[in-house]
Amino acid sequence: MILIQFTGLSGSGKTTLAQNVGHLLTRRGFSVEIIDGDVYRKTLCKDLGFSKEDRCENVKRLFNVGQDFVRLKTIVLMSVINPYEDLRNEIGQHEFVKTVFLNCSIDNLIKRDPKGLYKKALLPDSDSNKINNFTGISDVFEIPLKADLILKTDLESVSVSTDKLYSFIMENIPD
Ligand code: GGZ
Repeated sequence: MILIQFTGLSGSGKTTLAQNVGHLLTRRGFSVEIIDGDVYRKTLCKDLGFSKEDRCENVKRLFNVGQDFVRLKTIVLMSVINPYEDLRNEIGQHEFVKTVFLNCSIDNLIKRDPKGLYKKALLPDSDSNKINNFTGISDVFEIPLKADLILKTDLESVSVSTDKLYSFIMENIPD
């Protein structure tokens, strides 16, 4: 089966696209599992923070979960920021893995900011509500150099990105 490892900043559309494509694939009769970083950080990964070590551990644990689903002939949509090139490439070496980069400018994300997280990340250090180590603001996001698909989620509509991702998955499902 196939496992899509998303990579992209908070708010770039990972969860929305995973859900939309998940519905389309389910309707076509496929078994689909969405592994969302934000969700698993409340359960399996609740001991982890946002240091480099913890983010890598987070992605590795979720990939392990994903592999179990792939063995069960399920399409896996791994929806995480996944900010490090080395780890993405390591995971991407598996034949069943495709890397999808949701590329959205930081200016656009700051403008959209549906959860108010960028606003909190941009607060002065003295403010107790400030979020530290926020990806794209005060923590690194390494631009993927080997993505199999790039979706410019600030330039195209949700339905265009959804269609592109859906077609990409259908083309890459092994027989
Ligand atoms: C980045 C953060 C942070 C920091 C909390 N940096 O868009 P969201 O809100 O709902 O999803 C993000 C989620 C990031 O978890 P991941 O497991 O995807 O990250 S990683 O792959 O880097 O391990 C965001 C929220 O948690 N969040 N603090 N400091 N995102």
